[in-house]
Amino acid sequence: PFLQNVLAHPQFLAGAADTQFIDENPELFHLRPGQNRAQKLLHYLGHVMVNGPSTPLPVKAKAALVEPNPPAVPMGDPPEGLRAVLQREGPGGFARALRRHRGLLLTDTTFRDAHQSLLATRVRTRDLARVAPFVAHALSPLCSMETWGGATFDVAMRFLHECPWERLRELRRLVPNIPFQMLLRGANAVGYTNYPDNVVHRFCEVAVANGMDIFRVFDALNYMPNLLLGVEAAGNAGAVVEAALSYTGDVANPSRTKYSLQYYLGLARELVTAGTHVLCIKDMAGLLTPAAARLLVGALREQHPEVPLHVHTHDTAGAGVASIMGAVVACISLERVFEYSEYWEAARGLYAAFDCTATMKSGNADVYENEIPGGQYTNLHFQAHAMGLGHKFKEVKKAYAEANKLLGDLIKVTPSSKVVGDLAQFMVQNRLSREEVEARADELSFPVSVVEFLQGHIGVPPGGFPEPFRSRVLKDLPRVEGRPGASLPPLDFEALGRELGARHGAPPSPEELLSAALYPKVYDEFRTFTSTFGPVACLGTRLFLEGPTIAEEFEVELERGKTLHIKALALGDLNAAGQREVFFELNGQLRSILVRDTQ
Ligand code: 3PY
Ligand code: ZN
Repeated sequence: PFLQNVLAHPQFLAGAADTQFIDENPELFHLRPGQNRAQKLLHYLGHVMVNGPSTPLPVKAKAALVEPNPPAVPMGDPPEGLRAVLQREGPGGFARALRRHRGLLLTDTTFRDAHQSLLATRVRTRDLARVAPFVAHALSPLCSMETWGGATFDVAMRFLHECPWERLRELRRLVPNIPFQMLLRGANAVGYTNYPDNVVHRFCEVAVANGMDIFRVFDALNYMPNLLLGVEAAGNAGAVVEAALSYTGDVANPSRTKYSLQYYLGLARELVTAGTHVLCIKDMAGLLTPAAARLLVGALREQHPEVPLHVHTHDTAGAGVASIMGAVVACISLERVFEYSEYWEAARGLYAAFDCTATMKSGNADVYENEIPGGQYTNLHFQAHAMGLGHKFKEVKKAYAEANKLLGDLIKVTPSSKVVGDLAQFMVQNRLSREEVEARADELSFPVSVVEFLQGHIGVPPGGFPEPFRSRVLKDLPRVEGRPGASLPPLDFEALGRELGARHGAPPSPEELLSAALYPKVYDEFRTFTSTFGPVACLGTRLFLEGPTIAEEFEVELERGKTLHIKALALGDLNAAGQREVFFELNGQLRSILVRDTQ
């Protein structure tokens, strides 16, 4: 490519290339990247310029104009962290080291749960990777970084058009010292439904091979057979198992008897017996009040003195900040935390259109009534908007509490939270009260997720299914008995591999195979999208979301040393075929792209 640049240079063509030629023309080193990728990206940008965002934006807020610069990082390897202990001593030794540790240890959830809750899971690998080396250096005493799992897997492919496995590998490369943690939805892996057992097992193995260390395993109904499957899959893959009690209700309130202290202690006993290395209180909605925390942590500590306890909470009601700050002082330099916050404060501006603060201006204690998990809060709002119910979000939240009662007071976390959310939206849309839904249960056409839940597709809720509601909805529809995965035939990975190979022209990697097994349709669309529009993950986040403005000039680094210089020049008029020509300058050359105008 260098030679091509020389041969094409006007000075060279004019026979005026002397000994200074190379020194005086640094652009000769701007090696032409694969035209294919560049052309595809122009197509992408042209599409966004003509038709608007490829990823629907829930609100109109504009992305920040400036990309934040991550704080400086010293040269050399980051300091040794707890990952070295895990690698030396294995999961059991790691758990013992945690338990021996005096004082608090912290998990940073910024890379997964925080943006799942605050920015609808939309933070792109690029913005994570830019600050990852800083975390490795400045926050090396962290117990773990939550980097993966939950909704990130699906959203990466579906909305960000990037590969979740590549994200994991890239972050692992940048942060070799801090243990990585992911959220595994038990028998639902990183999906919304139970998968065959062999899919969950294979998923955990490949996640470990790509650098995952700790699996927080939960089940949306605390359904023990599902939980145990996840514990076994993560354990067999050689990872640290952190089995979670999904927390709902209020153990400090004697009138909330369904999810009592005894209930959680019973679950914990089973999980410890099953061999979990760490026990987690997963307070996904931020319902654990200080009094409840004292009670539950105290009782668990007494019942399982040897097991490390991990409290995971959310600040939806605004009650958690003081204790978190206290904990931060305990093990990490506040100065470094401020620098980290500064980066994210600015980076957050890039995602203004997904920011929960667009609607949620402050903490909201209504979560104690509706119990919506943090990861669903923004998502539900987004969905309400998409269905034209945006202005009715308050009503949706009220209906959520009613839907929960209709379904028998569930633990609400993915996917049981989706069941409750779908029913709530259905009630608002059809203006149905809880009493009306109950009275007309046998004639209403309920959302599929509600019917499938009642059929037993995601497991059995504590206390069983709500009757007579269940029987009246299902009538003679089939019911799943026991653990759903137990009656699903194993997935034939070889056949799937052959099918994908035939469709895409090359045999899939183990990672691609799993993406397709977990999300067949999303994966297919992801493949089609990236083969049409190229590596959109390389674009800055504002450009990715909104496209460039006319006359804007910018650079896109395709890979180290391969940079595209692009200028958006003009948008043409609509032609007879309903297309517009979009003009760009690409590395100094005029390019135009024809885009169908679908507006
Ligand atoms: C998820 O399952 O994605 C969650 O964040 C649950 O809290
Ligand atoms: Zn959470």
